[in-house]
Amino acid sequence: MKQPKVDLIQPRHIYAPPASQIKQGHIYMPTSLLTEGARLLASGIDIEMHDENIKSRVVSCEHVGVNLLGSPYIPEVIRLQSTIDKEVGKDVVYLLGGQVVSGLTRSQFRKLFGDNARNGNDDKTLALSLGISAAKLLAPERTSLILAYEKIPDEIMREYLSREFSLYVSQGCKFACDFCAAVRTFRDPATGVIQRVKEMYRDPQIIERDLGYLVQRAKRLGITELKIYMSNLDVFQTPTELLRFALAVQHVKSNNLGFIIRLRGLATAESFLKTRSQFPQAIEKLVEAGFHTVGFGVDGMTPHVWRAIGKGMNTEEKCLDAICSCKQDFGITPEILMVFGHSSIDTEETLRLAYEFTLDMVDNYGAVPRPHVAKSFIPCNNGWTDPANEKAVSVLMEHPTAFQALDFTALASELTHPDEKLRELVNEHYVKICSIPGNTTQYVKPITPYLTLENAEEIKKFNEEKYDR
Ligand code: B12
Ligand code: SF4
Repeated sequence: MKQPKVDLIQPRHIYAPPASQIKQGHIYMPTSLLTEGARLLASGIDIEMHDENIKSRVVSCEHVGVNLLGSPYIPEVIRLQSTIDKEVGKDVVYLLGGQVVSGLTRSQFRKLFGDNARNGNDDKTLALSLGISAAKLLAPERTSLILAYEKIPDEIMREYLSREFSLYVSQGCKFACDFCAAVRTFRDPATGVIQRVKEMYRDPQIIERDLGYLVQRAKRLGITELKIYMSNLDVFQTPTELLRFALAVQHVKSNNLGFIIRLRGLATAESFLKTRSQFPQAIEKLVEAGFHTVGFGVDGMTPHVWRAIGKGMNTEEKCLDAICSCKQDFGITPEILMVFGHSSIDTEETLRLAYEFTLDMVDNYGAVPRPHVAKSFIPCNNGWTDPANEKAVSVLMEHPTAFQALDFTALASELTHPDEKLRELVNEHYVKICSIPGNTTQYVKPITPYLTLENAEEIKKFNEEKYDR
């Protein structure tokens, strides 16, 4: 039997100008899609890569795989499906992947994406759709991406490698913050059952080989530096593995003298401080490998707020110590990742404290502000299945364009923050942090079902090209 071929699509960024303007979208190497592409290629299935931020696609296969980068992409992917259906004029099977897909129930998934869509995150479903045995699919952490990188033509690879891109280093986080939609320890609010997650590294030999390939390819394309965003959710969580990763990067550098590799990532203050006291060589070697910036998840202020959002490991002292020490002891620039404005939890006082803390860190340690507005229900986070949010979730299911309002860079809206007073205060403090010199977040406006068509169009225009990093 002939093996199916799959068109793999990275949709145009939701804030990209319309494709008709012939302007490029947000160019960013689609690592998640490439990982899946490499797994399919290794299992014997051919793929064709498309990035709508660069070029519009022509679908020729019966199977179309799409990566959803978070819930704001849901409306974009629904639109993409309807365009492809019209273009192709026959039934296409959609394999939809990206973590947000795993947070939807079967019926929510079907209601949003229709009967021809399958959950691509699930290997059994993926294999069944493609008529292969699931055993043929390598585990993601044992997959080299080189087969998929080879599918990218030089002119597109040059675009990717001359900008920051994500390197798949590890996945998963042992903590369990309520607002977080990443792969993490999870306590089902309905059943109380806890599913523990341990950070899972990729095989360091595979990472070294993949990075070596990217450096060689960059050199061939006249590029002298790679800017890498590590996929880790908490860089210092598993220091022994981190050290192996740092040594692998150093090895690639020593084989390519003069080539620059710059790394950044996200972390908790807790893991940084633990690693500093128990295994400091992991931090030192990582810095030697090129690590220059870390985004600390401060995510609110005061013990009450941290406890209420399941982030009880944070204290002001720990955040201060980690931010000060990374700068002064290791020369790493701290970013203040402030996911705040937690609905029904924050108050005027706690919002003000979060703003003042950010300001102090900027003044005292040259920190970079990165504010975000917490959205308490997102597919995959605790709030999504909390009965208290049932009504809001049903509004989203009826009006999928409103998934954009769950973007963490979007201002609080009636949908996500029903209390008017708190909503105004959240937005006031969020915009205030955004206006601190050096801030890197560009806030966007939410699209809710309560807007007129005209207002929604104005907002789309306002949001154009305001990409989150
Ligand atoms: C790099 C990155 C980005 C980059 C770009 C990524 C890109 N184009 O590839 C940038 C900086 C642009 C970015 C932006 C955002 N991001 Co981001 N990002 C990441 C990060 C750090 C690494 C991604 C990665 O390489 N992962 C490694 C791959 C291998 O894992 P994976 O993505 O889970 O993919 C696997 C499966 O999901 C599946 N799969 C994925 N795609 C597909 C496609 C097909 C066809 C199939 C079959 C399977 C499949 O197979 C893969 C292999 O197992 C992750 C954190 C993380 N650890 O994943 C966050 C993460 C994915 N981002 C997230 C979010 C929310 C966003 C934003 C929406 C933030 C926001 N503003 O609200 C924005 C998007 C902008 C917007 N307005 O919509 C969340 C998603 C949570 C969720 N459950 O939906 C994550 C998990 C971060 C977090 N802590 O919560 N991001
Ligand atoms: S917010 Fe950060 S620390 Fe908390 S569970 Fe998510 S990734 Fe882990």
